[in-house]
Amino acid sequence: MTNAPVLYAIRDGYAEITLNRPDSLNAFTGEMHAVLRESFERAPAEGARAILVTGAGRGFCAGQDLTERKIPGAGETIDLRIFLRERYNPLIRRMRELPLPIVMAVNGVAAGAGMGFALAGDIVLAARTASFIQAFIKIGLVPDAGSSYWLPRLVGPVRARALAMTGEPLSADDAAGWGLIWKVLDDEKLMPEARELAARLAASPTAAQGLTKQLLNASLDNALAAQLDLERDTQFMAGHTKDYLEGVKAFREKRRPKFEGK
Ligand code: LHQ
Repeated sequence: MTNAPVLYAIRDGYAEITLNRPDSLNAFTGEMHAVLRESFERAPAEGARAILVTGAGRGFCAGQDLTERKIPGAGETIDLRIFLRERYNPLIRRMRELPLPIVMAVNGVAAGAGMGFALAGDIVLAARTASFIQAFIKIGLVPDAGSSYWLPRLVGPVRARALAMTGEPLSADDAAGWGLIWKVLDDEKLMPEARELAARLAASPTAAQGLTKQLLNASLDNALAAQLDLERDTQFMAGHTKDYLEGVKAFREKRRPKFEGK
């Protein structure tokens, strides 16, 4: 395996992105952010129709690399806004705006910004031994990388507060039971199932997937009337795709559709 902090490969129509700093449980560095950002640009440009993200080794991502910067001396402070402005916020926004399905295969611990990153995917699968930790409070920080947005919406304010204020680990089984993630799989089944899912999504009607993502993103903040209008407008767009015509034609001809992603 190479020393690159992020591995990238095209397989079966999707891009597989692997965080690759296993010795630090794939903690984020500036270099890693740069390559990750490039990978999320490269995938659609190279024709990938879905993305799969996982981590090398026993961890998924331990959040910000806490050894990347020297510890400030007495009287010195660090402006952490720079990390969010230049690294985490653009990454999370890019993932939510990307009009392709993103599968997260959480193979081990997802802590701090690593947990926010995991939750920014569209379909989150986890290995049974994985765990999710809002580690921020343990080092005197607040939730970031979207955690404070996702948690109350996904698990409700009561559980969100307890996770963020205690920093206690949440098991993969509880995360699935609480509706934070889609499925838990036995460790050895995680990657085969995640790859099968990513390949299936890559062969699906990609334009409609992008519009579905747009619709469900907006739903978290919209009132019913605005959401109904958005459904009308996105359905209009979906109705003009080749894949819609193919889907209906295949149904009538009693055969499997062959979607081109257009
Ligand atoms: C690590 C890390 C790590 C470096 C494990 N860095 N090496 C922050 C700051 C700035 C701006 C923006 O936003 C943020 C957001 C954040 O993400 S803050 C939260 C940062 N993350 C953490 O606080 C988590 C720190 N890690 C842990 O608490 C534990 O490592 C967990 C619970 C994740 C896993 O525990 P274990 O399974 O017991 O593994 P370990 O602690 O033994 O770690 C294995 C190695 O990975 C170890 O290195 P070593 O050389 O001793 O084998 C750790 O030092 C290294 N590592 N996390 N974030």
